[in-house]
Amino acid sequence: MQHAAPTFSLDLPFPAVMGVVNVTPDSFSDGGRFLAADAALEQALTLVGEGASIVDIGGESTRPGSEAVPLEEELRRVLPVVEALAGSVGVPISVDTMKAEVARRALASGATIVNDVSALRFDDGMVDLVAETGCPVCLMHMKGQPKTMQDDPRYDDVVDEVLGFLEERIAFALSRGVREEQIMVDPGLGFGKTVAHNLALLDDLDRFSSLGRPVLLGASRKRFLGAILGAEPADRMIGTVATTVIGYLAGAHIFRVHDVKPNFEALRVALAVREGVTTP
Ligand code: HH2
Repeated sequence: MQHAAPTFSLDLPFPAVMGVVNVTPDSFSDGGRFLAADAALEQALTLVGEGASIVDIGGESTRPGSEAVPLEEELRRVLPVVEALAGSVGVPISVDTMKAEVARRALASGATIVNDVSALRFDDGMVDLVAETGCPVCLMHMKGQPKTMQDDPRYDDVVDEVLGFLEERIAFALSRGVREEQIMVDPGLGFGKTVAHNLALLDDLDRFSSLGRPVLLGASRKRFLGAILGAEPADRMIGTVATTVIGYLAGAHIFRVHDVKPNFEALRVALAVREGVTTP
């Protein structure tokens, strides 16, 4: 079976869809925050109804060129949403943050997964938090920082380099007491990569199975799809679905997407073809 999954500390059906829940960034008043949390809950419930097995919440944009968000502001964005979702959304909540304090407070409020796009490099406290709590963690490759990462990124061999980085990050996490079963890995599409780099990673994605950990793919609506299609983010859904099917066939396990329904349906068809799973 192609998706004979590595042992993972989270009970998930593979392939799994991770739905992205937007956290409104410009709601500073309490009223605004509650409204934002309400809207996020509604969005999360919709995504779960469409097939998401995880919801991912982030309060700091990591888009190319984005500025870092101060701790207090990130907490103000993320915590009310985690609190609103915990207990009512019915699937694990992942917190997309590089800051240990945000992760710690989110875990205390009901999140169960840490999605750290810095792969435990940004905040010294993150690895200890993950080791102590035993929570699942996503280690993602990024070259440089979000603000400057798209300024002429270069690699000798992008696939070798990203694989080597993830190997080193897994070794680091293990050396600090994180258990292997907690770890998933992510090549970090769009994080310090040209269009050609992203395409090379997708084309060779099957090599990431050698890491022995579940592979998460975050291609949703990203710029390289815009470059291929000449389309704005909202019109990159079908392109995203293509990456999901390619990723599935290459052995990826978790797909972080904004448009859950089409990606989930595509995975169901791919599952039917590859593994004979045809339950409606
Ligand atoms: N991409 C973005 C944010 N978090 N986490 C993981 N593990 N992998 C990713 O590829 C990833 C991520 C950036 O996505 P973007 O669409 O630019 O922004 P948004 O946070 O709205 O999804």
